[in-house]
Amino acid sequence: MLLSIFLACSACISCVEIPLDQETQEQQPSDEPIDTSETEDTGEENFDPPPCPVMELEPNGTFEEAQYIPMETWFCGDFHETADLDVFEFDFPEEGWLKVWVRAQDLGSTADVLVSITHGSDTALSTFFGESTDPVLVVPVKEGMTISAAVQEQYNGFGDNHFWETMFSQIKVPVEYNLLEIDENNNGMVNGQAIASGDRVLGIIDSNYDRDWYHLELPEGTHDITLSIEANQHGSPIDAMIYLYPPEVLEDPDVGYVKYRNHGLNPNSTDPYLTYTADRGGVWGVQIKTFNSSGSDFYWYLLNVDVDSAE
Ligand SMILES: [Ca+2]
Ligand SMILES: [Ca+2]
Ligand SMILES: [Ca+2]
Ligand SMILES: [Ca+2]
Repeated sequence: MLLSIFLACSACISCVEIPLDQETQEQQPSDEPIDTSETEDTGEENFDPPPCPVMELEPNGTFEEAQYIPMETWFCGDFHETADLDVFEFDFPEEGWLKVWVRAQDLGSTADVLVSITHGSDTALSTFFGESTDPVLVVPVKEGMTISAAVQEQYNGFGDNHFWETMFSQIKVPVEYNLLEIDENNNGMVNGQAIASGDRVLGIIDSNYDRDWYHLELPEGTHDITLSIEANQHGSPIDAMIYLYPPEVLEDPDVGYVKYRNHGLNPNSTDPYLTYTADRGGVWGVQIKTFNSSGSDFYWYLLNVDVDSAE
């Protein structure tokens, strides 16, 4: 126990004594409480390392030993031994959006952190966010619930300078959308949901078996179709794939897709971006699934639909 306290204190000191970036060297560390509404949207900017009002208490390596953490509070810890698993839990108060924000590399820590959350059989995991090895999760929460979170070193590293900071926070909806995936009875083309150019559809791949089908009906003519996902770039755990099927698939499920995409425009996310020129009209099929066939209530996506039709 004494050892834990000592380690917790040394982690605390390392949290406070992190050298500031060149640009912020003049600024003194502030004792003011952190205004999260201001820092939420500026994760990439330079700012003072936040104070750590709460320290991890070892042992915390199992769900039974999980340490309760209030939301909207930075808490700190470190990896003091190999495969040091640090488990926490918190109460998310209502339906809304959760952000799990972990900082380590960005503060000068040597740790390459991985974070995962669990509620019942629903899980989500993040190992990076954008250009940083510091993970971020942004996920929808359906109702008030207690959620577990585990912080660990991705490569089991430990020792000096392996500290981290984390906060659980409630945020506003991370993307704008005009359509919701209406119902999960859309696992086949026959039950696809109608979408059209300009639509931004919010959906969830809620299990390993979930396939979400959409109908994109086009008039006769030539159409440049662009389908893109905005999800992982905003903190969704999803690694989504987009498949585009020709109209014949409505009659014959064995008809193959004309194009599929994993990844896309943004090299720092797994979000796919698909373009295709359709040379005829009909009801085209769009299927969304995950690359590694994982899924849970936390695996959300935003499907962006754009069709440019020739005159
Ligand atoms: Ca620890
Ligand atoms: Ca631990
Ligand atoms: Ca779905
Ligand atoms: Ca489905």
